[in-house]
Parts: sequence; C-alpha cells; structure tokens
Amino acid sequence: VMAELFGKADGICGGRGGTMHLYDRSVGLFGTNGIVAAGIGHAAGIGMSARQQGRDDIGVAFFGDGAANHGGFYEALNFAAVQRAPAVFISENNLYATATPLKSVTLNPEIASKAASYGMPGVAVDGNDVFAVWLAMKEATERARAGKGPTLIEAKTYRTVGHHEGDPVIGTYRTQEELDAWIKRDPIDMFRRKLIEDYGIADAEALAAIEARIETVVEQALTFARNSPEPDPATVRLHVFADPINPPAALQPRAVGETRMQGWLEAVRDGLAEEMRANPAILYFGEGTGERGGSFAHTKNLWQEFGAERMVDTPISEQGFTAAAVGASATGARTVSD
Ligand SMILES: Cc1ncc(C[n+]2csc(CCOP(=O)(O)OP(=O)(O)O)c2C)c(N)n1
Repeated sequence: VMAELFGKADGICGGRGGTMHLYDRSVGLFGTNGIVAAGIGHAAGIGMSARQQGRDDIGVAFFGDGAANHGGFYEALNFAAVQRAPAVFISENNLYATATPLKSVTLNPEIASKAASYGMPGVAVDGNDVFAVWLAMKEATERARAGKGPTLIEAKTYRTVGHHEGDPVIGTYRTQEELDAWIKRDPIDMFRRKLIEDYGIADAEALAAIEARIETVVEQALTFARNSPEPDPATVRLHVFADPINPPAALQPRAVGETRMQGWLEAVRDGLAEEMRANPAILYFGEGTGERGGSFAHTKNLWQEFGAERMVDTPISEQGFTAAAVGASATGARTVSD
C-alpha cells in the first residue's frame, strides 16, 4: 500500500491507483473510489454476486456524511434492501464533507434514520468507540449472512486533521474548542483506557510493545516504497483496454440448431436465454424484466425460466443497479445491465 501511495511499480496497483483507486482483490478490497458515493452500489452487487455463487461473502461500503446526501446512496440502499442483498453500509459521519457542515445541507442530519425509508435497520453508534463499532458490525454482518438483508450503520466520529494536506485544521468551518473536545475522545486512547482500566485485559507494557511493532512495520513499508522502482513508461497503456480487445473466441458464432429468421427483440431474448442457460453466473438487472418480460418483450419468459434472483426486476434507479452490476461483475458474476 505504501508503495502504491508513492506511485511506485511495486504498489498494489502498480502505482496507477494511488489513494483514490486502491484495489486489492486478494484481501477483498474492491476499490476505493474517487467518485463520492459510487462504491455504495458496488457493495450491493458484490453481496448479490456472492449469494448467487453460494459464497457467504458480503459487500461492505464505507463512505462519509457527504455521500449520504448523494443520489447514489439513495438508489443503492433502496435496491440493496429490496433485494435483501448481503451487504453492510457504513457512513463515517465526521460532520463535514470537506468544509461543508452536514447540518447546513440536510434538515435530517441523523443518517441512520434514513434507513427507515428503505425498510432496513439503521444503527447509530459512537464511531470513536472501537467496541461499539465492532458490535454493530458483528450484528449487521450476521444479519446479512442470515439472508435478512442489509444494515446501515452510522458511526458518529470526527476528523482531527484537515480534509487534505494543507487544509487548515481550524479557522473557516471549525473552532479550536470543537477540535479539542474531539481530540480528548481519540478512539485509540479510549480503546487503550478501556482495555487497561475497564476490562483489565491488557497492560500498558503490552500495548507499548504493539505500538513499537507497528512503528517498525511502517518504517519498513516506507523503506520498501522509497526503494521501489518507478513504473516502466513502456507499460503506460497496460490495463487501459482489455487485452486482447475483442478476443476472437467471443466473436465465433456458436452453432446451435437450425438457422431461423426472427425479429431482433426475439433474437436478443433467445441469445440471453442461451447464454444464461450456459452460464449460471449471469445476472440480469433491468426495469420491468419481471413477470411481464420487459417493456419490449425482449426478456419474455426469462423471469419464469431463471427466477427473480437472476432476472432482477429493478426499481427505476439506473445509477443504483448499474453500480451494483459493476460490483457483481468484479466478483465473479457476469451482469447484464438493461
Ligand atoms: C460525486 C463527487 N462530487 C464531488 C467530489 C469532490 N469531493 C471529494 S471528497 C468530497 C467530500 C466528501 O465528504 P464525505 O462524503 O463526508 O467524506 P469524508 O471525506 O468526510 O470522509 C468532495 C465533495 C467527488 N469526489 N465526487
């Protein structure tokens, strides 16, 4: 990760991602996202894809209070809820979207309460209390895995630094008093006190040893990143297009039965049916694709044949279900987004 932040060749994305597009499939990280709220729908699709493939993985999205005012949030939560997607949505409410106070951009700053609009549980927790967050996450995860659908968790917290390097910590939108009050509630200090004083399950010496170990790991990561080579300019076009573009196999017609003349809508439907029979990982997301079979009958009878879990009749939420399709396709499903 450190090498990635340095833009180096040994970074997890070869230096191409940086903080905005960190991606590491090996640990289940399906991308941080430069577009606020875009990852929320991905998590819905990641959960649906896992369910379809019989895995007990769930989709989890982290986002800010600012993202909770974005259309992507509303569309994704509604779609995830009605699909009972195995997913958890976590809004880290640090009170400000860059410099915009949450209470100045919504008359309902209680983010957890918005879950009720979609018929899913919304849980507000002290985001600086490690145990409270852990417990809320545990319950939400179990609920998702039990097939009961998604949960929205609002972790109430604060950012004690600027939004970005060079952002003044106080001044235009925050006061010194507010900052000081939150620094006193530093989550790591609170956790340390709880472990030592309340639960008596750690002592200061043991925690100091952990901290020293972390310092060493970070130092090693820095050295690794500094010594890593710059990406080779010759690879600049790598990952820009699929390689090869239009693989020949996909263009070869598969001979199935006799040739017959039909309208293109029927041909679309039959082509879809043929592919869906051959590949159980194909999911179809679209409006009106349920029992009725599509506005133009281009999915007629597919819902009856493949069931509602594969022929997903979506709300009118193109942003929500297209994002879900991206998440599902990144995790083993092949998704048609209509
Ligand atoms: C769709 C979109 N609009 C605007 C931006 C610019 N932008 C980047 S971060 C940010 C604030 C995000 O605030 P919040 O969602 O509360 O997350 P936080 O940074 O506090 O974790 C904005 C407006 C963006 N990246 N994407």
